[in-house]
Amino acid sequence: MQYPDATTNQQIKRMQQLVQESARVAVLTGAGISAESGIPTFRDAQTGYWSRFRPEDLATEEAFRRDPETVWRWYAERRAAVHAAAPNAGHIALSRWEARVPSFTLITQNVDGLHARAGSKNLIEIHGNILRVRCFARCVSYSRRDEIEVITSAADTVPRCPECGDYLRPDVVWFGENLPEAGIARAFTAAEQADLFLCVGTSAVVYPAAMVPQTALESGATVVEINPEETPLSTLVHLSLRGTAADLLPQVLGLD
Ligand code: BV8
Repeated sequence: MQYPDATTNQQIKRMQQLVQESARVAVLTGAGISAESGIPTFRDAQTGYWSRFRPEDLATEEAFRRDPETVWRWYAERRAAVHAAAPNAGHIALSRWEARVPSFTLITQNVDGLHARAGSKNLIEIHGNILRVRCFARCVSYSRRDEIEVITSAADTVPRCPECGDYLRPDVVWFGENLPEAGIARAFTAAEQADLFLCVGTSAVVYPAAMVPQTALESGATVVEINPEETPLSTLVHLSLRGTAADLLPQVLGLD
């Protein structure tokens, strides 16, 4: 059922009621939830030098093979922005919600690590994490964070794997690469078992992540969206709240 005539206030009240009633909650977030932490969204991010590239063309193995320095520099600039950013009221509201319900799963497409810094525990980073690097030839698993600091701060060229000498690369899922199997399986299970499924700050165009809310809908969950703009989900969900994560999440969770 839709609430086409409800004003945002009525929708917020309806969402507050859903929050009260729901014991099994799953949330999918996208780049929009980090916008108010000063990290441009994935589709808006390409400014200045990077405006000549589409992110989908840089975030690929082919791009890295063709021009590792350019791709590495793009990630180094994004990593610096992440280091300078802090979780916002939206990230914090989700971590406080988790502490109040029996079952809470946070599925994020974001690679910025801000949900973990906000205190979220049951967190699935289905597209990896920009603060980790790994060997391009997969000879070692992720390097430890302090090693990363050394590697990324010292290297203005693409650093090499200490084990095999191949390039190191960001530990993120590039377009055309499979998502971590265990992570995406957990995400779909959470969607199937949720009473309430919330989508925050995602354009819902990247797959297979965009299939997770659809699975929640098909499994009988009440599905809600928070986004300042319409998305392909907006006409499918039970409630589509127009607004920003940092503004609406504290309100709907009674934390403002
Ligand atoms: C794969 C890491 C199997 C890298 C990212 C169907 C099935 C399977 C695959 C496909 C398919 N169709 C197409 C594909 C291929 C592809 C795909 O989906 N392409 C898209 C472009 C159509 N998918 C893949 O390649 C995936 N792999 O399927 O493997 C396979 C194997 C071989 C061949 C084929 C398939 C891998 C996808 C993962 C890619 N990696 N990130 C990096 O970050 O560098 S995805 C990247 O996009 C980010 O993670 C980002 O989060 C994600 C999605 O974007 P959003 O998060 O939604 O961000 P966006 O900017 O788009 O939107 C922001 C939203 O926020 C907007 O709606 C805006 O209104 C809103 N907003 C703005 N401000 C606020 C706000 N909301 C709230 N508050 C605010 N203040």
